Amino acid sequence: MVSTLAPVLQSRHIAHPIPGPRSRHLHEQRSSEVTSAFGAALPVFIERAEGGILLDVDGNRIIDFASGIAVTSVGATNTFVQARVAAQLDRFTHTCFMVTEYEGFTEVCRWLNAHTPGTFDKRSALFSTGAEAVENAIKIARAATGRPNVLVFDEAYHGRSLLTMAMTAKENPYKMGFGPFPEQIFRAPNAAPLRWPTGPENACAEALAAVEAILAAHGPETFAAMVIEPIQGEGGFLVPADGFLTGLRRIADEHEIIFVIDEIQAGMGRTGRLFASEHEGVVADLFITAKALAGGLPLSAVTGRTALMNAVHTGGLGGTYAGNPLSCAAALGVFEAFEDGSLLANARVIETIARAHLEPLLDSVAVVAEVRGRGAMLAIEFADPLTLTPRADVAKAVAAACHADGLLVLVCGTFGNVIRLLPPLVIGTDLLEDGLRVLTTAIKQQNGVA
Ligand code: PLZ
Repeated sequence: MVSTLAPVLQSRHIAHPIPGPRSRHLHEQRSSEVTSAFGAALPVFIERAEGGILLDVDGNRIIDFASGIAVTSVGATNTFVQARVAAQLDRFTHTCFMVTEYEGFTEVCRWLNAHTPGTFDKRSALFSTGAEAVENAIKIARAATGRPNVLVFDEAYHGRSLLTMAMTAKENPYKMGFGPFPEQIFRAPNAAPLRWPTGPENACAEALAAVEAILAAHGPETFAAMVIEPIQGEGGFLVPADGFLTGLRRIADEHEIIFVIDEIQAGMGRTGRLFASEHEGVVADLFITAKALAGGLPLSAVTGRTALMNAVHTGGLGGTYAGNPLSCAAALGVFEAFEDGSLLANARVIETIARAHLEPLLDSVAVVAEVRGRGAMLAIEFADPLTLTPRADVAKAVAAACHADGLLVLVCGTFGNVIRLLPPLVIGTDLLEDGLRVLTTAIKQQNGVA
C-alpha cells in the first residue's frame, strides 16, 4: 500500500509550547465528554505518528520514547502491518472465530507455537487485551491442575480486570476503591537487586527461599500457577537478579506448578531478543503475549504445552473479538517486519547508544540510583543516594521538562520514581540521540548539575 501522505519529518520541532492551543482546546472538549477516570501522561492530541515522531495537532513533532506503552515497536505506520490490514479490511472485518473460522487466526497461532521458547508441542489461544490473556492463562492452569491458588510477585503488573487487579501489586491508581478482589492470589518478593534489604548479592537466594516458604505455608499442591514478568514493566523495569527466573522454574517443576511468563510488555523484540525470557534461557509452560504482537491493533495470546492448552473443555475459552481478523492480519505483518532480524539488531543498538548517554549520570548526578533494562526497554531510577528513598518528585520534574522540550517519556515504578524508555524499534539514530540529549539535559538541570 502506498500512502498518499507526505512522510512525517523525523526531527524534533516545537511549533507551539506543549501542549499547544489546539490540544488544549481539544482537551477541554474531552473533559466535557470523557470520564475523568482516564489520565493522560501528556495531554496533546495526535495527528500522525511515524518512525520515532508523534506529530500533534499544533504541528509539534514530539520524539516518541513510549510507543503507546511498548505497542508500536515496529512503528505506528509499519508498511507490512498496513498492507496486511488493508487487504483484510477489503475481505471482511469480523466473523467471530467461534462462529465461523478464518486462516489468519491459525497462522498467528502457528507462528507463536514455533517462535516462543520451548521446543515441545504447543497450542495457542488468541484474545484481545493483555489482561484478558492473563485471565485465560489462569483459567487454563486451574482447569489443567484442578488447583485454585496463584502465586504472583511484588511490583507485578498484570492488568486492570478484577482478577488481574488482584494479581497487580500497586494500589494507587490501579486497585484503589475497586475491591473486593478474587481470592487465592498470593504474593512473593521479587528478586530486584537494588532495594533488596540484605544487599543485591542475596536477592536471588533469599527471594527463592521466600517463595518456598509461601508455598509451604499454603501447601504447594494447592498452587495452579506462578506468574511472572521476565522484566517487570509498570513496576519499574526491574530486571530480576541472575538465576531468579530459572530458580522459580525449578521450584515450579518440583511442585508441578504451571510456570506462566507474562511477556506482554517485555516481549516481541523489545529487549533485543524476540522474547525477554530468552536472555535467561527460561521456558514457560504458558506464555503470554500482547501489546507489540499486533503493532497497535488489539491482540493477545496464550501459548503453551498442548496438554495444558487442550485440558479445557471445548467451548470453555473464547470471546466475541478474540483473535479478530484485522488484529491477526496486523500480527502477521509484525512477524514479517521481524523476519530479517534488523529490528532486533536495532533494539540492541538503541541499548548501546542509550547507555552511553545515561550511564555517565550515575557518577555526575547523585539522585540517579540505577540505569537498567535490556535492549530498547531501559529505565533510570531516582532515589536519595544514602537512604535510597524514592524520589518521585525528580522523575515527575524530569518528565515534565522532557515533555515541554518535545520528548515523550513515561514514568513508572511502584514509587513513581522511574523514567522508562520505550522508543519504537524503528527510531532513527539521530532522533534517538537528540531525545537522549533532551533527557540527560533535563536530568542535570532538575538536579542543579551544569
Ligand atoms: N501484563 C506485563 O505491562 C499492560 C498498562 C497501562 P492490557 N501494561 C500497560 C495501564 O495503565 O492500563 C500489561 C503489562 C503486563 C499485563 C498488562 C495488561 O495488558 O492490554 O493493558 O490489558
